[in-house]
Amino acid sequence: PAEKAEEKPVFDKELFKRSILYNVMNMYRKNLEEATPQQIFQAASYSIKDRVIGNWMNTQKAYEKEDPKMVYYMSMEFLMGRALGNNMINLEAYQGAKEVLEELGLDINVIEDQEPDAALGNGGLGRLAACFLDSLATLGYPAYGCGIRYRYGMFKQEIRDGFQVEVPDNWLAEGNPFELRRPEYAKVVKFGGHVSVRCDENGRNHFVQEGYQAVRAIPYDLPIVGYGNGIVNTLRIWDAESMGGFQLDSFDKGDYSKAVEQENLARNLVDVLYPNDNHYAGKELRLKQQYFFISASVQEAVEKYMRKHDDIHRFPEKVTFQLNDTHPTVAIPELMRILLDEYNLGWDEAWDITTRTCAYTNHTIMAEALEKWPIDLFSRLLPRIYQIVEEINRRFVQQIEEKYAHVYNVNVQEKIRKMAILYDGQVKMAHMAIVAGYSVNGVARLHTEILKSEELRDFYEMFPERFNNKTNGITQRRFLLHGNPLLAQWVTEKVGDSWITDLPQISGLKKLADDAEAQKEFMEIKYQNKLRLAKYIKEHNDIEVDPNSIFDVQVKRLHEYKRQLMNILHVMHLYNELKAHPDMEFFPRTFIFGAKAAAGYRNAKLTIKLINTVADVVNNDASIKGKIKVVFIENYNVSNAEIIFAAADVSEQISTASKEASGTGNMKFMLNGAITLGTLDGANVEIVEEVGRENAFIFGLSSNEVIHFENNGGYDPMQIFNTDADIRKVVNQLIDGTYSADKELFRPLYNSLLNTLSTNRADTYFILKDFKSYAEAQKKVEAAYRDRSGWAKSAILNVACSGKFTSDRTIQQYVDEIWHLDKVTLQQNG
Ligand code: 26Q
Repeated sequence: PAEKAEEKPVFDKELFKRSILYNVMNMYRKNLEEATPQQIFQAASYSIKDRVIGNWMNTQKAYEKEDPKMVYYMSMEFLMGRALGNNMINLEAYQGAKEVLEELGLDINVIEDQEPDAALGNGGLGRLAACFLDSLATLGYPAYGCGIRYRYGMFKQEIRDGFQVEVPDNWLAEGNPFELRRPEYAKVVKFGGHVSVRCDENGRNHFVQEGYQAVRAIPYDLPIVGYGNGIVNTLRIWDAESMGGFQLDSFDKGDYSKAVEQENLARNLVDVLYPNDNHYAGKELRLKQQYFFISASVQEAVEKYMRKHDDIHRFPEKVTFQLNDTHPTVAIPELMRILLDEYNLGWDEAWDITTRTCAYTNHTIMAEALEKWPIDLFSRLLPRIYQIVEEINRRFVQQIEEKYAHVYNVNVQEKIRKMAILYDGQVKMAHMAIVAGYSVNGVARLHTEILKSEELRDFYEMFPERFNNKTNGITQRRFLLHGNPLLAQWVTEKVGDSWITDLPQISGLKKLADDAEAQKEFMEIKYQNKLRLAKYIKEHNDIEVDPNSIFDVQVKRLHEYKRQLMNILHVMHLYNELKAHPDMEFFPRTFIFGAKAAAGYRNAKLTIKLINTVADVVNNDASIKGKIKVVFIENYNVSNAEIIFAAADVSEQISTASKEASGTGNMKFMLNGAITLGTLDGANVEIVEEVGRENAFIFGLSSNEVIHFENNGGYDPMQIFNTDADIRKVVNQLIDGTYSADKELFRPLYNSLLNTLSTNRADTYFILKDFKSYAEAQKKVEAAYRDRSGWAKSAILNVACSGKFTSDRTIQQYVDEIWHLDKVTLQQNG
């Protein structure tokens, strides 16, 4: 509508152009011709930051004035990716900026490529946090992201001789143009020492931590720009600095070695993100990181609240903490500590406030990902926090006893063993998060149901009203509008641009799914995107891929439950088939992988080596005439993901059913018109429900079948190995020298499939069990692709039915059903 367009400040291209030229001169004493692409990126970013700052101030002023309830999204990870392109997109300035840069003889993609990814996260959980911030700002909800400013984010992956090598990611080397250091909001965080009890004149006990080491937490703010609404929220990430000047607790004055230790604490604290995805490692430094950013964030939230209010009891009316998995769970005892020790509240009052403030999201059912801290470590590092956890546990155990002591057929000790927060010398963070939270949510319907019926069954029985589901989502603004401009433009031509902030509008494409012209256009766009990816692959891997082949893609963290091994074993099988029957019908296929493995995860790293080894053999075997190509994309990250999703035909979502809590890559592929080849796991279930089973390729055991096997001691892979010659052949090829002169190299992978000794059960993830069904589904993919029009129809329907999977919908559900926030609207000025 023209009226609305007039109200909106339009992007001033001339101003932007002058600003870039000015910045290049002012920052580097250069004119444009002399500046490097990195310098132009910096200059352009500062120009965009100028556009953002006014909106940022306005938004924060409006929050001050309206005093709305706020959500603090507490997360160890924010996998933001690049900011420049995203900020231009959300300012609705992208097209204008692109034109300005063109007029200056510059390619916007080259400028964007100068920016390192802000990779402050491992994978799904961290990227979800980033999508949520985008949606919160776009929907106009008052929100803070709270996290850590790691000096080194997720490592860069290099492939040398087919092996993964981890290279430090010095993402701040050139400075971060969008961040704002806020020393005036610094906080002190205390570790270690001991707790003394002092009795005041009224006979009240006070608990004081003494002999501690302290660090100063300095916040850096990053702007989170809402799409086209003038809202700018804040991601606040904390850096650690030493207290300086050998300052010590009065108690320890003059203790030189302690002062040195304190210096060292600050130095290492925020050095690096732990690169484990879905795996708990009980490292002391990790617990320090958790308490560090949580203590600083909770202190700030309480102080900010008290600047405007006088009654701490009403804190939950204005503040809610969403805990992104258990990593920030110390927020619970930290808030208790502040209320008890600094505001002198009684236990019950403090507990009431805390339990109305904190809510917990569970992202995994994998047992090895559950955080269980050794009590001795926990209590040594956080002595006062530990006392509070003990009391939370004591009262909870009492509650269990009261509830079950006289219930027929319930063994109370058994309940306590399974549910206590402190047990077996461990602090069980998930138990604390459930006991002290007003909401517990899973991230896809199936996942939430499994939590209720299996892993968290006892807790669900005790607190059924707390459990709820929030199926994940993704932001279409990054993963379609920015990542796939050709398809975005096409969608807008067909259904208008309302999908940008209202993704379900994209269902308007359904009526075109059968339209031959639309199908042709869609396939042409897909082809262009495949060319773009082929070019990327040529540049980075020096492999030629055929853009007319099927692009079959699996990109995600490497984990055994995600079954990249099954995928590559199937490639090996196809290769065997082609070698045995050179003239068989075969539609050319490009198998594309991208995955980082946790640095200490042997089988994951070996799987990367296997993929690269198979790639070497297959890609260089002239006898198969290039019908199969295998590509391992080095350093899979948010930025190259955008290019990969846009170019995919087939989306591999093949986790062992019940293991993938949700997945979010599956949604990004769907939005970009790739067809899912997957198990009924995580959000795949809901994807298929939206698009129809006929528009996906579903295979494999159901989650119920997997759970049933697991509860009955697994299954016997030897039986499959002995009876299926195709499977036997590829499994044997792991150790017969086909892919490695060193026959022992892949032995651990072989053993993981067949050998009971290597793990608790052989083939823990049912790879051999699902192999046949997977291979059959792959045959159906090939047949379907031969029908170009049928394929186009299915792919278009995937785009058209992706509306549910926007993070805007997810966030609206968090707001309506958990947080209860009010929208803030702004007077926009130019
Ligand atoms: C824990 C302790 C110590 C060190 C590291 C960790 C750690 C770090 C990261 C544990 C887990 C993670 C990440 C988990 C994760 O990404 N889970 C994914 O979350 C997505 C968003 O909800 C889901 O879509 C995925 O299914 C789920 O695997």
